[in-house]
Amino acid sequence: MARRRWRGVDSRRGARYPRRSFGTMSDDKRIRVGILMGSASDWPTVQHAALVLNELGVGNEARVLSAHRSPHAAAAYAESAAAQMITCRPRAAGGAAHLAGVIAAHTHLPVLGIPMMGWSTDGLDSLLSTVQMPAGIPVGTLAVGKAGAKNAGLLAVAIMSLSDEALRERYLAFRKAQTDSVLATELPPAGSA
Ligand code: AIR
Repeated sequence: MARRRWRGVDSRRGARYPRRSFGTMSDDKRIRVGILMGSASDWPTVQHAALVLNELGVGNEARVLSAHRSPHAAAAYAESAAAQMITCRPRAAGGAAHLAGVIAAHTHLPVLGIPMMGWSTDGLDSLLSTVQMPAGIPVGTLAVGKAGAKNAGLLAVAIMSLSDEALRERYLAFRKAQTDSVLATELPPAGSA
C-alpha cells in the first residue's frame, strides 16, 4: 500500500484543555489514541473521550472518516504506519454504524466502539451494528452517547495503564477523586429539589 501522511488533529486544540490534571503529567507528547468518527455531527458527543484523555495527559488525535462515505480512506488510515503506533482506537458512528468494525478488520490494535444516539431509534441501530461483531474481530462496545464516549477514553487509559505505571498512578488518582466527590455529596432537604 502506498504510504500516506495523515494529519491528525490534536484534540487539545479544539477541546477545553485540561480542566483538571491528576498527578505529575508526563512530557510524553506522543499521540497514543486515535479517535475516529463518521461525521463532524458526532463530535459534540465524541469530544468527551478526548476531554478525559486530555485530563489524564494522554496524547490523542481526532479525525472524521466514514466507513460509508470515505471507505478507502478509513481502511487506509487503519493500515497506515502512523496509525499502527496509536495504541487504542475509540470509534464513533451513528445509524448503520460500521466504522468501528471496518477499522477493527484492518488493525490488530484494540478498537473501542461508541454508539451514537441515532435520528430514529435512540441509538439502538448504532448500538447493535457496533456490538454485533462476528467472532474473530472484536470491538469493545461502550454505552450509547456521552457516557460511552467518556468511558471509551477511560477504558483506553485502563488498557494502557497495564504497561504504563505513571499513567496508572494518574488513573488511580482520577478514580479516587471521583469516589471522594460521590461521598461528599450533600442532598438538599426533601421537598426542595
Ligand atoms: N455515519 C456517517 N457515515 C457512516 C455513518 N454511519 C454516521 C455519522 C453520524 C450519522 O451517520 O457517524 O452519526 C449522521 O451523519 P451526518 O453527517 O448526516 O450528520
